[in-house]
Amino acid sequence: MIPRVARGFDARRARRDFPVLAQKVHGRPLTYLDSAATSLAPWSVIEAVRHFDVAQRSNIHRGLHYLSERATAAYEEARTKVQRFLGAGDAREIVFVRGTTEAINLVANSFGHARLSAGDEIVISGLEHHSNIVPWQLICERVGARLCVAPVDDAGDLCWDDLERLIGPRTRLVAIAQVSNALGTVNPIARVVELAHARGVPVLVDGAQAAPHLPVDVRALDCDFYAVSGHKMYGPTGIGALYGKAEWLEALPPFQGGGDMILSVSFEKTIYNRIPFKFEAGTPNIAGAIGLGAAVDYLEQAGRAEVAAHEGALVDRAARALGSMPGVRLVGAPRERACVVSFLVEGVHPHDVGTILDQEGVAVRTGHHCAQPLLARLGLDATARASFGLYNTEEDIEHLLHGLERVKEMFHV
Ligand code: C6P
Repeated sequence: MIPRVARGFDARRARRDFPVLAQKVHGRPLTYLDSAATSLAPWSVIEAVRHFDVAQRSNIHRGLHYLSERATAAYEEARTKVQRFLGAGDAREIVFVRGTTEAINLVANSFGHARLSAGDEIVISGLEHHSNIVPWQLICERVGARLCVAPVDDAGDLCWDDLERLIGPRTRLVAIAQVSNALGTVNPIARVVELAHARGVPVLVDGAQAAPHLPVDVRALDCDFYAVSGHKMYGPTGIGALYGKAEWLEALPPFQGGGDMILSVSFEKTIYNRIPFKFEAGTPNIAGAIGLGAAVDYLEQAGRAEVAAHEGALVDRAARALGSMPGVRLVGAPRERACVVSFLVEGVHPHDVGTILDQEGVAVRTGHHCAQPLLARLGLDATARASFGLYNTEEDIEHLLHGLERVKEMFHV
């Protein structure tokens, strides 16, 4: 029997759904505090992916035979699940992609191609992951547009006045993360959308770190695009989704060309398929999409509000404990924080912190977290980062604190 999440959320019980947690690392029980990089997968996701290979494996949208019809139905059912999960009004508004990075590249290329000219501006924030910086730099370079960056303050919060000032007559799009992967800052994303829309500017939200942790409703948010990664929300790797308002997806040109994104092809003219298929060239990650469908089922069964409350309490507790630990400094003090705490141990390089914690069975991420401009703004080149998922408990925080005592001992802090 595949373990299922019981009604009412219980982290200890949920842990049994995640087989990776059963193992020991360097002879110690695994304390997994790196879900912001990649979350673990529950049995239901593992089984859904396996079931595709065992019972449904074939290509989609192409065959009239039994297996192909089953695979197509499972893939499209997964799309409907993601649609509901994100609060989109229509499954046509969900494009399966490899992950957040590909989703943003898709919009940067399609939007950039169709809507950007020399002198136009794209506004991002100083908190962004490289995936929400570099695609815009590439397209700006190509068309002669300018990338404008709304700065962050010392606490790691967005400077609102600067953002307001930056969204001007040449702004064509605002692209911004809902939650920072490096500091956990929760941006006031609904306000950003309202501000940008009041000036006629569409908004892309990088939801990579928000969708696994906070209830998301793209219709209530009214954002134009929303990008997520399956592997950060208990799903498989190599799959993610882009939500785009139907009118945008209809209006924008395809990102890549190939099979399935066409209605007809001749050497003279190709007619593109309807949305979302227009943006899904070639055979997609069918098993991944089905697994992502199982992951959103899992999160919904767990209860998204309950999960957010559980993780919120953990992250607050971790921030308080690390903030009051002698020799340890929290990095950033955002007004609202989700799922992530970044910290430093005085005089010890974060990579050494990470290595010693690993020996203690505690997995954290160290480095620049693919947010180099943000770290540079804070005068840093690396931090140690603990990030939480629904399976984490207060014991995991205790293990982290214990591991940090070991770091301090070894480095005489
Ligand atoms: N952040 C982290 O350890 P992909 O790699 O496409 O699934 O996601 C990219 C991405 C985009 N935006 C944000 C806010 C992210 O956090 C990430 C991925 C991981 O923080 C890996 S660098």
